[in-house]
Amino acid sequence: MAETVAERLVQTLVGAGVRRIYGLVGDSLNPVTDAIRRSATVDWIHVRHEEAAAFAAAADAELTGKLAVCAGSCGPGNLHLINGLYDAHRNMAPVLAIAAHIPSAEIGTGYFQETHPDQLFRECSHYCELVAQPHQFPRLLQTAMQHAVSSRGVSVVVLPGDVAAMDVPSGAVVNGVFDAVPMVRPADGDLARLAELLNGAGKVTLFCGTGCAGAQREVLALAERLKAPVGYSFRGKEWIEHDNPYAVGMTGLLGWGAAYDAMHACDVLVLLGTDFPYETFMPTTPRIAQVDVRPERLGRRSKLDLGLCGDVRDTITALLPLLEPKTDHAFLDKMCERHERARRRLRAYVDHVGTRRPIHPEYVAATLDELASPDAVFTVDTGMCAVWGARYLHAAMGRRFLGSFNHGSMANALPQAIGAQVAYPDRQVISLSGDGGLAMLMGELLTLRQHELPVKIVLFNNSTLGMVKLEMEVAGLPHHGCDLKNPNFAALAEAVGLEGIRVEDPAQVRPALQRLLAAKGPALLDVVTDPNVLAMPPKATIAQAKGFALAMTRMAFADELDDVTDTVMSNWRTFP
Ligand SMILES: Cc1ncc(C[n+]2csc(CCOP(=O)(O)OP(=O)(O)O)c2C)c(N)n1
Repeated sequence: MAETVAERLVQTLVGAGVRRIYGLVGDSLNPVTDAIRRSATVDWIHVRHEEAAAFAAAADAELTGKLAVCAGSCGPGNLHLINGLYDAHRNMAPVLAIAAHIPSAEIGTGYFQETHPDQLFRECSHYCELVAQPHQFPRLLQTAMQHAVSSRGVSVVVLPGDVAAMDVPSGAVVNGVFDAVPMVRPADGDLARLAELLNGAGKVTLFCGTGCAGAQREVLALAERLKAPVGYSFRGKEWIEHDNPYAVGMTGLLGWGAAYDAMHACDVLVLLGTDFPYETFMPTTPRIAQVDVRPERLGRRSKLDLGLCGDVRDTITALLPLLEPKTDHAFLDKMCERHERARRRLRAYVDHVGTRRPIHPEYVAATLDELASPDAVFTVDTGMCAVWGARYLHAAMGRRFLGSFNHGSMANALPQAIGAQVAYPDRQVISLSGDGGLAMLMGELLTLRQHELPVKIVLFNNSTLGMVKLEMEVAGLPHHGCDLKNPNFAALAEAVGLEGIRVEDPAQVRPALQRLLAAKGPALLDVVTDPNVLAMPPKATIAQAKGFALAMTRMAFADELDDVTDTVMSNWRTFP
């Protein structure tokens, strides 16, 4: 029997292991949604804004490691996917987006809702093509899926509604998706050069990124052989931090611990599977070697003495036999001690502010860390939530952390939590949301109820766009345009059918979190937090401190003395 393009799409996706599509319906998508309805194998996870569909699909793909799919109708429908697709692509999440399109005969006529998705999504995809006629479709879909899973990132299939309803020519094969991962390691000569560099070095530090996924055992063996402290990025944290006696924390704006010092005080720094973006936190004096499976990334973030193409696990496995074990662990011990001191300071700070009103967000995050299950999935909003997540949530084997770590978009946490909970219905999924971030895609609270997803939201309600407020202050600018007039978010959550809890008293934080985590269905904890809390990076520069002082002075002259006093009172302990 003849099969339509839409039916072939669904059948091929089922063959590739896809069991759900995130999206929002529309006329041009009708053949596809109808084929999904009739398939009974694929769930349609309908969201309230297509951006959330892309974020959710990306979270699903990141957690499962498998292809995930989202869809939007023609024109504005698929245009709304774009921010989530940028995020997915930069996080290397294998996502296929179906961008339904206007009738094929109308393309180029300025038709109702006409956009050019085949051009729009180019920058945020490995592959983005228009299906002009049904003969093309099977191989085009195959190519799109292969790009998404093998290059890891986004593929977009632009599908006019009329073409989706046409028959696929008989005899076209369905191949499925081939996601075999190759072994990739540097050539022998390059490995020998790395071994020579490391064997000749006194103090070595490792810095690990998301490329260390699944390579913790090898990284620890390398650290042991070299007596090297191990720092990591936020995307490396979930793979590297737990059960790691060499761990010295993170660097960068979110950072804490001794990673910054370890990276600056070593003779050789080895960057493993990391594309850590902040040049200002990278040292210039040690010799630097970098290993990345994507060689086009070598050397783009720091000066580099040796750049090697390889998968982290495969490379270390091949490298270890070439390394002479080091015996001097003075540098490692010193950095670990420094890290332990920083950890104790962080804890003492939390204990100190834990009773203060307004509630300090660090206390909330640290208490959540204690109460959350060992295999929880945390999503953190861009903004201060990312800082609290980086510093106060501990990695444990099985815990996962999702954020908009490369694209840096607000409002990522809730839709990512949706994708996480759909993929793992029985796992604890916790969204650390900012009040700005939550409000931006607030309609997705309805999605939680619609699909009965028991996501737990911890809302850091500081009535301000806090991260930007801080950025203004360290730049010497009085903050402007950051204040938010917020509702009672717990009441709002109740109104849309979630369990809502609100807490303003620090003594109630622990019981409120316990109640939140014990809730059967979706629930939101609205924590009214201190808007003046600052988060200092592990090395605040003189310029930042000066900028902050300048902003405070300007605010004082502008008669905003109360604000200045509150800020100083909230933070005097954190000033370097
Ligand atoms: C879509 C988008 N718009 C604007 C920004 C700039 N930005 C980064 S963080 C931030 C503030 C976030 O505020 P909120 O969600 O309330 O969290 P807080 O920092 O207060 O914890 C803003 C405006 C961004 N990153 N993404």
